[in-house]
Amino acid sequence: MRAYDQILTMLLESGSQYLSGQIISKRIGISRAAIWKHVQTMQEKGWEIESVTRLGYRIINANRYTAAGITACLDTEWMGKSLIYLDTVDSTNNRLKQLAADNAPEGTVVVADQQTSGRGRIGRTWASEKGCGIWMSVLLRPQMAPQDVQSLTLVAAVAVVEAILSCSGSLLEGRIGIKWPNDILIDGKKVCGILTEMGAEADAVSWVVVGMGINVHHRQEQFPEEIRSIATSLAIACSSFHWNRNHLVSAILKNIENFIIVFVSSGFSDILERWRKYSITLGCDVLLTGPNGTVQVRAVDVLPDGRLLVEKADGERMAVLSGEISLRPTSL
Ligand code: BT5
Repeated sequence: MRAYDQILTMLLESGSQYLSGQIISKRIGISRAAIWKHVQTMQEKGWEIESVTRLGYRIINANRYTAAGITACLDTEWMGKSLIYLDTVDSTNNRLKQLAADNAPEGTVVVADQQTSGRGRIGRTWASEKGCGIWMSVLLRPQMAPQDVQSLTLVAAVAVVEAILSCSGSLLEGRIGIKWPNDILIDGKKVCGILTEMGAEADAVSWVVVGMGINVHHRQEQFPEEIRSIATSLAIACSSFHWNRNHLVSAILKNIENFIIVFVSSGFSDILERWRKYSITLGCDVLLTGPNGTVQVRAVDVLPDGRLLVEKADGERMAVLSGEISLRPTSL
């Protein structure tokens, strides 16, 4: 790590405590004059750093959403070790797909503070307001068949739900849930969407980009009119809680890394079990909309490849790969 990054990490880790120039100098092996130069560069880059004689340095705005802020909280082996933070980008999925094609390693992450062309599935738009959310994509290179890749959407959904729950304590327990295949809802409104894309050759997956959009700081009026009644944010759902995007991103990355390790060593059953626990649609009568129209079905289970097992009114069962479900008010 460069001296600049080492100092910044030390300052972020020391939180509200002052860190003396002497300690930094000893740890990194550079002069106090050199430290001061790096501190000035940090200030030019937007870090508010207090410098007090005999006490040392302290970052005032440590919660600022940046690569360094995320890295300071990150406790992973490989996930997010290569992390690209952008103030603005068309779509983090687009950028990471380019990097994947250029042989970026598994675990590479792209995070942006704003997306100008955030994407949902099948050409839909994902509203990605500046300063409000987590717009992030993660690169995986799993050894799995292309038809099983949707299971990684389930992995990401559980990783996001558990990160949100771990950051918010009991505030959201029982209010947050997963709607197959890629939505996370709080109090029935969408707080997160997941877009999984892949590149494959013959029968082998070469890369998978899992994009996650999470509404964090939005007030209701900050959503575009057309989604205002169906969208929510963590801040709207828990107004008393101070949400920190650096913590959330690092918690999500940690969870994804753990799940991939579990997945490789012992398969998908543990993650599926967790997914079932958070599902808000299993066992319910739903309307399923796919390329061939809308049918009434009961959502029975989710399969290890990510497909939804449904039962029609005549008892026939089928596994569905893609589509949209909405809860029906009456039973079949
Ligand atoms: C999704 O698609 O829900 C996947 C969204 C993935 C977004 C992430 S952000 C990082 C990465 N980079 C990208 O470019 N994309 C990924 P879908 O199931 O098709 O839902 C899209 C629909 O959700 C839209 O048609 C709207 O109705 C609604 N929507 C759009 N923006 C929203 C928002 N911010 N919050 C809640 N709902 C939204």
